[in-house]
Amino acid sequence: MAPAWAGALAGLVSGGVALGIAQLVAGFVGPETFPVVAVGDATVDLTPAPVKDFAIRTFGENDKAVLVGGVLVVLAGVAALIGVLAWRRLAYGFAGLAAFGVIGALAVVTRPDAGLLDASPTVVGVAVGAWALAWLVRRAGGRRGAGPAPDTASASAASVPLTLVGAERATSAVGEQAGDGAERPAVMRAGGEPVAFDRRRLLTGAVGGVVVAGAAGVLGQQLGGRQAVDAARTGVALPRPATPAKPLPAGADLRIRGLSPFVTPNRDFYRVDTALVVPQVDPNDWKLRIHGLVDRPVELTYADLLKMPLTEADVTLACVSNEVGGPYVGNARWLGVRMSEVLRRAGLRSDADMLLSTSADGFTCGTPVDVVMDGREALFAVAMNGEVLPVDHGFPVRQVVPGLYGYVSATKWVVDIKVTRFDRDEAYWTPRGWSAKGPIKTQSRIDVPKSGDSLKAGGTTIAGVAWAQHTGVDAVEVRVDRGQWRQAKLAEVPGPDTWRQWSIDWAATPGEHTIEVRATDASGYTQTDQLAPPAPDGATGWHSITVKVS
Ligand SMILES: Nc1nc2c(c(=O)[nH]1)N[C@H]1C(S)=C(S)[C@@H](COP(=O)(O)O)O[C@H]1N2
Ligand SMILES: [Mo]
Repeated sequence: MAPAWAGALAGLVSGGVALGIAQLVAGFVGPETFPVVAVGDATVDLTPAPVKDFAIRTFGENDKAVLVGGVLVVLAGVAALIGVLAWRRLAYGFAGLAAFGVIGALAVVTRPDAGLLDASPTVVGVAVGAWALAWLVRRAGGRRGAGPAPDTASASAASVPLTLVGAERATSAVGEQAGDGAERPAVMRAGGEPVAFDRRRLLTGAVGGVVVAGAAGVLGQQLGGRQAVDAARTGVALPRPATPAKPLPAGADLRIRGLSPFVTPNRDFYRVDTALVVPQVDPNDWKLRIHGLVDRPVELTYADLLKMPLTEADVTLACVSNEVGGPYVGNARWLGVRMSEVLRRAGLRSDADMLLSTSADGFTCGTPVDVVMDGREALFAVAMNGEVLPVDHGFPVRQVVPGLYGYVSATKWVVDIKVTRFDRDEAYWTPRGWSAKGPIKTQSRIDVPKSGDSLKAGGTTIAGVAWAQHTGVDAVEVRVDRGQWRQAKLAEVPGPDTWRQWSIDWAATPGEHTIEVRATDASGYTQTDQLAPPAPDGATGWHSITVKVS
């Protein structure tokens, strides 16, 4: 016979698989539907008050952890027992698992406003756990149920290397079937009979089970964390701005087909970051710490931030990685607290020239102090286009600084600001070959027609956007086939911090044509035709497209 630990191990691993799968399903259905949590909560509800008081007195803030730990220890014991039973006869094991599933499912569905679907993590977990148990027991040669043994079992048992079978034989107890290839198939055919215990196959199977359980559990936890943060995000009530944005001028959006709308909807807003998995930051745990070259270090909670006067501002973000004509630029209405107001609370020392901001996932930006303090609407933003900041765009709080590329200013999920100096600190992208400072370069883009389009000869509209944040766009010119530059019509803008739509009519003649655009900003600077790649501090050159007219 196999040693008792074999059954216990099979039970523990299958129990782990059941929990891992349950955790994974709970990641979709809701973290509160994970049966261990539900059983723990039910235990709390059913615990007599004196015991509860004792637990709180004894374990203090750790009482939740002790409770969940207790549930897990009990679960482990029962799982081991189920495994031992299953080794004798699978049906016993299944019965034990089913009993467990019923307790778990009951605990879940009796929670306030729970639905039947909430039992799915338990049900799926127990089902997969039962499958894993049967698989492990069969794989390692426990006693099978009635009926003929599946051929696969004998086939795989026969493929065990002879050396190991030999080793197993040396340690096997008297009466156990010797695992010798010639004898096995005969034994396998006898349903309900014990077969040779194969330790290696049990252990490799157990390792496989642990890997599956762990991966499913981690994935489920990630998904569940996302759900918890989504729920917290939905619960945020945005205060009214103390300083609302001026209403958009009626002529800000030319409403031309194919032209980027003046306001980029959140779902279409470009996303650039280094995060493989988007940080899930619970606003209730969020803190912003400001320290370094300050008179008084400051720590703010999300509630503290929302209590400060909020400013609304229309600001166009741009990524330094954007090629000329590229898509990594977008315009939104942001709501947030002026960074300068928070920094003034901390009291900046006069030798400070850099704000090194860090996100929840460790990314950093280095932002010039003078830019943030010069009166422009640099914000700790909490909302985007009237919606609580989307998680992908930095919920709960991100920075927005008009005039600077995102990589030196727009820290999402920001949690820490070290007030420092450029000659002492470096932000994330600087040692990776990008300039320490990143003012946005004046740029323009043709949105319609698209390069490569085929057009009909006659009157057409060429249109696009141009930007020169915090300076403002004063003129946009277009030329066809290197002819005369012509002035485009400019849309209105609320201020210098957004992009500006432009359009121009063109009498298209048959043939292939090249269209170029260039902008002039309010400082009088006209975009250079000199082509530069994005690295190290932003691309330059004129956006140029070719179209076919017939
Ligand atoms: N935490 C964090 N914040 C970040 C980044 C990042 O990688 N991590 N990328 C920056 C860059 S390069 C840009 S262009 C902007 C993009 O902001 P968006 O994704 O909301 O459009 O975020 C900035 N903030
Ligand atoms: Mo960027």
